[in-house]
Amino acid sequence: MKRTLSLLLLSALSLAAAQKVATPIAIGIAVAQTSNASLFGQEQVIGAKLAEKFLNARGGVGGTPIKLVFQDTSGDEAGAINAFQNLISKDNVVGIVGPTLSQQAFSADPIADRAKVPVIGPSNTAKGIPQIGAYISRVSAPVTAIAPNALKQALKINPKLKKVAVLYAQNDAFSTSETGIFQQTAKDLDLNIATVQKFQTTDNDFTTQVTAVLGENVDLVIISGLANDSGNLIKQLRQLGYKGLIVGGNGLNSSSMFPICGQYCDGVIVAQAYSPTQSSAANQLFAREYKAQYKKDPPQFAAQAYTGVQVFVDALKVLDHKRKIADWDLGELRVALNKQILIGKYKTPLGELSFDKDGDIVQQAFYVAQIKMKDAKNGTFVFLK
Ligand code: MET
Repeated sequence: MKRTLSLLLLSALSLAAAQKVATPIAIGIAVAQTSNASLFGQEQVIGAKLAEKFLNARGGVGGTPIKLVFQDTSGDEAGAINAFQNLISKDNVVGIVGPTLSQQAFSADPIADRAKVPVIGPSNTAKGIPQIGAYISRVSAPVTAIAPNALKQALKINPKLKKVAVLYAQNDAFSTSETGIFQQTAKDLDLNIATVQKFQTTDNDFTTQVTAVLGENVDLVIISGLANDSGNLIKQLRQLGYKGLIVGGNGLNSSSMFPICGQYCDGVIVAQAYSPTQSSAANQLFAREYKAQYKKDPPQFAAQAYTGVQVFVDALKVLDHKRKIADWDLGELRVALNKQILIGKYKTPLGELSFDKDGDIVQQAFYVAQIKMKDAKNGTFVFLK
């Protein structure tokens, strides 16, 4: 009797678990559409939507369209967890592109990993993200690959650089990870770190930190933070008289920062994982399509989000050749999709890419740009040689 009952229970459970993949094929986008992280999230939404539009126009997945399902993560861990849970259990997505911040990824990714739902990080650059689990990969090259390039470029501009100040947001996982790489690279390049100053991503007043920096007479300032805090920090550094070079990390890689630091953004050096001039056919198409719609070059966060969606679509196409996606069981598809993502090679706006055994991006080229302001609100990232 007991046995029959448990057998019944088991088959009821597996019945509940068996679920065909719905069409159009739902891909989850869990990025920060609100909060201070929305300065990056808004660019990601644009990139993902462009991918949906153009990949569907080119046939989607073997004739079946994809449909992006957006869940706003806001800027904190709770928001990301909530968005992931909704996408996994209510929206029944095949996989997720997100979240925006590494700080959020460390909390939300384990949920998807346990549910065996593939996640592609579109902008998480902290060390350790792909190592969260077998279902976590990323198309955003890590701080270890990006940050050193900006410092080398600063030395190219001013080979006499010697004394540097380092500032970072201590309440953000990516910023603490990035500053570690900046500080190590500075030492490797024989630069002398005169002071290390901490702040919070929620800070607006940086008088204490700026005073400490000015007291050291440094000729380079290195900043790791998010857009709002870093923008205000730069503004106050300049207003209080700092004249030297500034290197900013990934959090300063968005034109959304321009209205915050205004004319004071001018000259800030930021390393890039994407260049609008990258010569691949995939990028030329993407850049042209972006420019036609937004009248400017695509930013890195949009290109990476586009790439995240494209990787899902390309991997789904391979599986669709084996068996039409609509005939798969959702759980089985998620597992097979994750495997396919990791073994594939992709021709994307970031260039040709693949993944290493952990799910970290293997990318060919990186760049460095310098901010050039036209007026108090508008500017561009000028790519340096
Ligand atoms: N790279 C950041 C992170 O990993 C997100 C975008 S820039 C602040 O958290």
